Amino acid sequence: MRLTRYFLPVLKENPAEAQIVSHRFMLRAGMIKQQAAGIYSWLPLGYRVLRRIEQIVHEEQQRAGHIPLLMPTLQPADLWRESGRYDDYGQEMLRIKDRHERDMLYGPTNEEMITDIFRANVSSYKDLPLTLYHIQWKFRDEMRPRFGVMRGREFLMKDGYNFDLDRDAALHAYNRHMVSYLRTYERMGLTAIPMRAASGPIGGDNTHEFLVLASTGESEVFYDDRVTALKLGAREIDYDDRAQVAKVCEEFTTLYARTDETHDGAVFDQVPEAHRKVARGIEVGQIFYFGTKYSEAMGATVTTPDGAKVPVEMGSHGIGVSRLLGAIIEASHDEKGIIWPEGVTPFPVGIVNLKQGDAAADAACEALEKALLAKGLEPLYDDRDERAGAKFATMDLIGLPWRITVGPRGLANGVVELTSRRTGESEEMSPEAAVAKVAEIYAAHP
Ligand code: P5A
Repeated sequence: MRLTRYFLPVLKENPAEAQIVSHRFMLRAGMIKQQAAGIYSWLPLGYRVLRRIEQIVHEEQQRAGHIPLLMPTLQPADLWRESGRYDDYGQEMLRIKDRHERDMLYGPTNEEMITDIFRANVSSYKDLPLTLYHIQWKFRDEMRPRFGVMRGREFLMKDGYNFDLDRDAALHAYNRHMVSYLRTYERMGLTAIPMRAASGPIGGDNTHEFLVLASTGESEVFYDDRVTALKLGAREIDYDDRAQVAKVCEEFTTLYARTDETHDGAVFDQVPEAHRKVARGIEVGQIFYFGTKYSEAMGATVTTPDGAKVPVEMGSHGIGVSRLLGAIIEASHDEKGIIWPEGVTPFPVGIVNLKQGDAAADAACEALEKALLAKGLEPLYDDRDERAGAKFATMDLIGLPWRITVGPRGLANGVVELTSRRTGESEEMSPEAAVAKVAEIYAAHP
């Protein structure tokens, strides 16, 4: 992509309305535009990152055997009257009437609708286990939308729902979600810690939130800091192997890690003092096991192998897809701008032409662009007629992890410069070597 043909409305000044760094950088880097309190347009750069995050979520959900579908944003109120949540949900629910005066709502979550899909189509244990998920916009009329995409009113969520014959199978689904979420966040360059939490309006007694530590987080968290060193890494997971999946969950949930809702001072005091930490965190996901809460209320039953009819066991599992952009920036930035982890970056590499209009420099940039594209890596080529300083400032702000700088002086010696946004370190090498190095880096981040 050539910058002169792109739409990247960067701001020089710090927007006054942004109180936290991720919101400030998302506005300055031209990623989002607020349209109403807590409602945003996703401009091209922000949209690219959003799509990238969605893609990782899809890949990891499908790796765990979960099946994508798409439900609407608008829902009939009657479904929610069946579960009893229409009245319970209160002012957070955006209620709408259609032209026939029918009560509708903009979905804040989809437990009722998925239960309706299930009961209309499944009646036998033979069709279980089943986990369906979608990535769809939600609306919650939050009292205090703030911090940009972090607490929006309209926001993008991945929400998945498992259907199982018995409690053990449903708990396996819960564990499978926990492990797939750990992998999902790691691919985005995040450490997200599963913490025992409270279930709120979703219900059930078994729930974990995933928290990214950040001073600007809205949740207070209490944890044993050895939990932050745990990594799933590249280990092979067989998502059908209940014992293996349960063991991974045990590894990640044994050390003390709780949100303020479930914090227990007496238990926390048993953590060695040097490891006891109180901090703040951003909730980037939550998983719930709630058994038959919805299936019983809505008549979603299955026949068992011995012919009995029982309400299906369920859980629901959510990832804050749009919130993740904010969380990643909170976790990865410096004073100049964003530093995207390779897994989610909008473009893998930027090309900076130090002397636009110089025949050799222009030709070298174009050749680099072609060679990178041939490797499936679309660069963002800053081909504006601007000072080098302005081009560097834009690249630093938008945070591409790698930059190739091309100028007549280097080219006279056959070299360009490859710079890491994270470390600031630069290395001179031939254009071919720079392409090969960038390709090698991204081969490790499929
Ligand atoms: C689980 C999936 C649920 O709604 N039902 C379906 C369950 N869980 S949740 O914890 O309430 O939401 C899941 C994740 O969505 C993100 N989130 C938000 N993101 C941005 N703005 C908001 N106002 C907002 N509210 C929730 C969080 O990451 C949360 O973990």
